[in-house]
Amino acid sequence: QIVQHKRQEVEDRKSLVPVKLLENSIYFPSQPISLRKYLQRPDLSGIIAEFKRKSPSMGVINAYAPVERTSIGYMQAGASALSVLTDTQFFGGKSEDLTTARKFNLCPILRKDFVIDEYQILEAKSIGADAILLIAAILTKEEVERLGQFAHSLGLEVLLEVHDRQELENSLTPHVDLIGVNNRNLKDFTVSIETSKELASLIPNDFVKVTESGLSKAENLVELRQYGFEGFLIGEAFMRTSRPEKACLALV
Ligand code: IGP
Repeated sequence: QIVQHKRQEVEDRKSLVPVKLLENSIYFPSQPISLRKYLQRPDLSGIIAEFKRKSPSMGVINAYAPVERTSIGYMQAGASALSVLTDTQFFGGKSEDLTTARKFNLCPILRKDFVIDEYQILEAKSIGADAILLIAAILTKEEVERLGQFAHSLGLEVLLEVHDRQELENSLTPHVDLIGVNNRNLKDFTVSIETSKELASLIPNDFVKVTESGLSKAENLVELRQYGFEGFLIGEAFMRTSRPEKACLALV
């Protein structure tokens, strides 16, 4: 349903905002900040702190947290990078949220959305993102390669999200920089960090390993680090509190 909606949305935006306009953005010539490198820095926590207002599985998570204070707070608390949901319909985000986070922070920023078209990658660059997410479950291997290559041509890094062994093996390509194992089952929304543990050894070493979803305790991070994970994508555990940045500080 999300992908179907996204296709229509992208077509509508293409006719509203021409590519030329995206390419005139002040962020277009800028040099992206490497998510890969930041996650590998031994002096940082590896946490990718997410700004997420609502989700299909949780409903409204936090309707009030402002992007400025939250994003600055996340970074001051010791996060390594930011993830900003830009999908409006299902996650309550918008492109401006990412641009706001960009204005106030010098760190890698991941555009979290359902990318199915090159246009969205140009958009990601034009709003100030450093990296994009590609979701194996909604793309063919050819699409992952094509979209990954296009992102690289703009200097953006690519985080490929997988849920199981088949998705992982089917979409390994050099046009991807980081592999994210999503602990959330997309069919029933249950979360289990066992998914990350099971897939860890199957991820070749040239990719930075990221574990996504359902992380809320310091023990989760300590344990998953032993499996080689260097990135920890965390949204809900922070956002469901009234001061997400303080919840982040407690986990660093
Ligand atoms: C964060 P959580 O359980 O900490 O809120 O999860 C992140 O992994 C999750 O928001 C996510 C996501 C996605 C959202 C992972 N992959 C793809 C939208 C689209």
